[in-house]
Amino acid sequence: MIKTSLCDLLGIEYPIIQGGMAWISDASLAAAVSQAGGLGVIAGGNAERKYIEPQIEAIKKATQKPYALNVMLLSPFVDDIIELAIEKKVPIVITGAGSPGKYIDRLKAAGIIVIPVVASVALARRMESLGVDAVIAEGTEAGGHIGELTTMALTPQVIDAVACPVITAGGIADGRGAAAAFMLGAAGIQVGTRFLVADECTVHENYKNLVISAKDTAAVVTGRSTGHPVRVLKNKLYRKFSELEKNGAPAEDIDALGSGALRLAAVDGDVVYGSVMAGQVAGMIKKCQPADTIIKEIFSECESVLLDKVKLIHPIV
Ligand code: TUI
Repeated sequence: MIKTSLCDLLGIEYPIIQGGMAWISDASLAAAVSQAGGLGVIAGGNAERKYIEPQIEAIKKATQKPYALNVMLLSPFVDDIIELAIEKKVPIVITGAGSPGKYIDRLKAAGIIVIPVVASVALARRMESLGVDAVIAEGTEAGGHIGELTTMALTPQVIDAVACPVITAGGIADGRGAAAAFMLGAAGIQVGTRFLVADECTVHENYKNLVISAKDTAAVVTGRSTGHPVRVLKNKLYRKFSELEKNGAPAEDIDALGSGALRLAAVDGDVVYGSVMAGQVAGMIKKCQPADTIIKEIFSECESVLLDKVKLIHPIV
């Protein structure tokens, strides 16, 4: 059994966090992950309070175990969602897509564990000095809104820079990736894309099918030219993006193409003109499974590869 400081900090059995996926990870997936011993995460995305509040009520009914709310800092409703987290006594808040600096004091004063996603050493250091409990170092292999550095390069640099626990994210879908993360010194892993195809995930089945049929090169990046890089699976929307970016269209026109597109794919199932965000690991995900099986498989494979490799490197006689 693999235990780390993250298990003690969060009160979980396996050091794994389910990535918060806007319009995808609702109370159904998050409750299944938490119930299975990981940390389930409800994604706020850019949804309004009236959509998120019932999700919090639903997870409280479904499980006694810890869970988190992911607050997407580019959301126009971010202030409302922070307020909601405090009001509802959400135990853990994970932030993404920006700096949560101005909210940290209030969240901490409410007794909430705060874990920002960072994509650079500078932000990790700044967050630590503001008193966060841990950071998630997310590499560019991840799906959705991403930074520049790879997981392999970012993780050890963040670990060297801060004293708090570092969770690593981006490019991890199985026990081999988990073992690599622990070898880099991570206190835990965050996995998004593999949980997207969990049986309990309510995302539209067209979305799941596109992930399952994706090959290694299917996950590509839009929006580099506008400063809002987002990793998606190739489709007609991606080709439209590429054309606009190649022709030097105004940033507003390019960003406008993405607005509402994630909901269109995830909720309505339009995976041709919608935004199908997924990580580079999509190519290695081949089947839907219960969240509980995903977690058990990742950690049993992780243990066996770690034992295997140790024997290879340090043969005992
Ligand atoms: O947040 C994510 N991934 C996401 S959020 C999302 S929903 C969305 N909707 C509309 C437009 C854009 C996104 C889909 N995917 N991941 C966490 C993450 N945060 N990755 C990278 C970062 C990050 C990047 C730069 C965090 C902070 C940062 O710099 C902030 C600063 O001020 O230095």
